[in-house]
Amino acid sequence: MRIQPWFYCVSQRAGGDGSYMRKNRLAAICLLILSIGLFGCSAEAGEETIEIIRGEAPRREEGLLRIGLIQTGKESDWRDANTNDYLNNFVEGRGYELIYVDGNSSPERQVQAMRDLVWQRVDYIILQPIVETGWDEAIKEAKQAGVPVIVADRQIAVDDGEYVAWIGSDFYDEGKKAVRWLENYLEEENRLNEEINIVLLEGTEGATAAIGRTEGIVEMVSAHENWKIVESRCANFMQGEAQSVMEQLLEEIDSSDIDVIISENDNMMFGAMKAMDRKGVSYGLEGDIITISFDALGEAFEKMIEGKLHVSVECNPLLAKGVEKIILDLQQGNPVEEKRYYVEEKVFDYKNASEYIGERVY
Ligand code: GYE
Repeated sequence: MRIQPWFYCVSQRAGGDGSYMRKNRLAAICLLILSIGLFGCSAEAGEETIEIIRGEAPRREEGLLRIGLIQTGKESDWRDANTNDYLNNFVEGRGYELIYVDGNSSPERQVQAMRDLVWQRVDYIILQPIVETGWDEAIKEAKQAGVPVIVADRQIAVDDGEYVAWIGSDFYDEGKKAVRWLENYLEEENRLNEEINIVLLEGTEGATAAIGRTEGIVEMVSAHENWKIVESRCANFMQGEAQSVMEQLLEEIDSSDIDVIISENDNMMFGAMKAMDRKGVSYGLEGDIITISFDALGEAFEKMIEGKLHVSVECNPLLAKGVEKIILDLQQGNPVEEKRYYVEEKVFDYKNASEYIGERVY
């Protein structure tokens, strides 16, 4: 794999780390990591201005398909599994030159990255968008330049004709699955008619995963007049942020007024658990609070077996093979049958976690 210097001069206004080299050693070896920024964005104190000095576009590796991957940034263990799946599949030995761009949790950087990958004349762009909006112009530029874009994981709010296809999860259905599990659990516990107070920890605002899960959850909860979402707080899918949010929440409301915590990913639930541990709040099978989350990480299985987590609705991060199939179809001139491809997912809980933990790959 060739690593090419690409000429960016990063000047820091204040603090911050101009290096976006991911911690992941594998990524550091295999990938060209670009620090992408907006040229001329109105930098506030604490932000960097990045002056883009474009050298010569990288020379093409003969015979390899040049794939640009625009990733969100590192916000969860799910994301690491998702990224590593691409790294392990789009390798030189399988005919690919992967150009990885870490969006560093900045939608603006992702948009700039798309423009830069088009300038690099990549063969395909795989876009893992942070949020759905802001893509109208850049996606048009890619299409006009003849660079097919495959969207994966979250979706983008543009006309279907602007990109080849999308592959990911049905987040709305995931949200409904979580509440359906709660209905069954409370029925088994003869608690269906109790007043149930729910705290919802939401993912990143504007991200399809958060939008869809919240819609599914709210719709199903509203069908129960004795159930109420008493607090809904955003923690951006991040464990540390969720711990702070939960600690703050426990300062504001009495934990005895919380019956259920629904967290829109496992990492935020882990953070909430740390906060509850620090406050001496009991949760899980032996505790006072029912714990429901999403992703079904290996660590979630461990917590379900320990009885700390009741259920995790699986969200499959292994999208590389599905994306590759779309690329190969295009390469071979085959039609891409669908505009949206949904991945298979299950629901795992404290009852079946020990049966499945051995099969988990992330
Ligand atoms: O659930 C979460 C990650 O977009 C499905 O983003 C993904 C979500 C996933 O931060 O852990």
